[in-house]
Amino acid sequence: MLENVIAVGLILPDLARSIAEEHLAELAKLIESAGGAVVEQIFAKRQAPDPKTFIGSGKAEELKALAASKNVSLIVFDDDLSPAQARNLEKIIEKKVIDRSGLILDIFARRARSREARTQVELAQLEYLLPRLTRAWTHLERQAGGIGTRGVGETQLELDRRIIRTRIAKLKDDLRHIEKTRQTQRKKRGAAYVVALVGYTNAGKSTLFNQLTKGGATSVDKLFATLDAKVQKIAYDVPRETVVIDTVGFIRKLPHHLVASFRSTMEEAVAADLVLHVIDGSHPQHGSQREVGNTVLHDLGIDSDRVIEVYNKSDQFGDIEPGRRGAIYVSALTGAGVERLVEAIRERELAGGEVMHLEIPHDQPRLAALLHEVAEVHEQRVTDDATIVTAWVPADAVHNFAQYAAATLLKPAKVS
Ligand SMILES: Nc1nc2c(ncn2[C@@H]2O[C@H](COP(=O)(O)OP(=O)(O)OP(=O)(O)O)[C@@H](O)[C@H]2O)c(=O)[nH]1
Ligand SMILES: [Mg+2]
Repeated sequence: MLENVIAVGLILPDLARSIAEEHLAELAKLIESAGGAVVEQIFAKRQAPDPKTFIGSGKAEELKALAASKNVSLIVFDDDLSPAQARNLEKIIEKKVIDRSGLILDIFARRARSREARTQVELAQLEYLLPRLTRAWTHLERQAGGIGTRGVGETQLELDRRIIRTRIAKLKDDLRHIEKTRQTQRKKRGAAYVVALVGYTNAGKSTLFNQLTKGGATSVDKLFATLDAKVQKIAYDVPRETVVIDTVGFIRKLPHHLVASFRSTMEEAVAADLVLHVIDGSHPQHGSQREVGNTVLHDLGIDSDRVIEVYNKSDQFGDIEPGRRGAIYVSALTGAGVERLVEAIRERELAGGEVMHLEIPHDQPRLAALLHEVAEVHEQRVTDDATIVTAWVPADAVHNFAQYAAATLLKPAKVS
């Protein structure tokens, strides 16, 4: 059975009601993605957050009555609560209280499958838990009761902290090993051209990944469907050997522990030749979602000239959206615009080199060796006096072979 949940948002003077509503709608979607059913969305209007209870004790009492009447077992706050605020609220409402970060961590923990993702999530969870451990302490105190319990509680707390710190150190160590393995895999992938799909959660990255690779990545209407970077060859004819990478989505106010621990997954995007920033053009908040994406890309050190913005779900917004310079409009669902996107990838690849049609005489073994070292050979045929090759040659090596070029592929092939 689904857990009944109340979602709570705070409206401060500088926040428009409509934006607060969008934020709470996103929170509701997160709650559903975690397996909860939102029975009520509540706003608290205040000049400033209350230091003790965040929404004020009067509002908290209201929540208590509402939770009791609607058979609610969990209250989720859209903003981050201090450990003390969460504790105070639980005392008043007598239901479990978590904040947005706690909820996102929970979703990540449910979704994590690979060893890397599980390690990353556990690390983030423990880092989140550490300052909140006092809750365990009050729990112990209550259990033991009577004289001397404080001492026992403290000792227990110290012990818990030490165990957690040791575990954190171990997980960090594991992640370093996993990262090394990943680097080796990346090297094995060799010189292939890498296109990474990044963007806000639910933007349609996995759906577009499936279009580009004719593959089977999971795409569902849930937030954070994808946690592991997935790699597959592109299914289109492009100048270079090309792989596409699907990555974990971003969200507004992603808990910083998660950002830190998922950094190694995002390194896949950092190492990419081309980053496709996928934006759900049909979403009312697509402007601010785009900003969230840009901030993450900037933090990862990804320069904008390596990025193409892809406005997805064009089947939902038609041509209303004014064209942004260099942006491409697609529908990953229907496939509309995907050819244009592939054309853009093609152009980027050709900007870094040329597809050459070469005839390398057999008395030039060094040149043939060089070709295999720096170029990507598509086709090769040996005749009595030469090797006839079609290859993508990086721009800085083209001059070595120019003399033997029969034709570039973009011109009509020379008839001999
Ligand atoms: N109408 C429409 N829906 C789309 C389009 N592309 C994706 N969707 C839907 O949007 C939802 C999210 O798609 P995903 O591909 O899972 O999104 P994602 O970016 O991989 O999401 P995360 O992995 O959660 O970060 C799914 O329900 C898709 O069917 C599109 O072009 N048009
Ligand atoms: Mg996905």
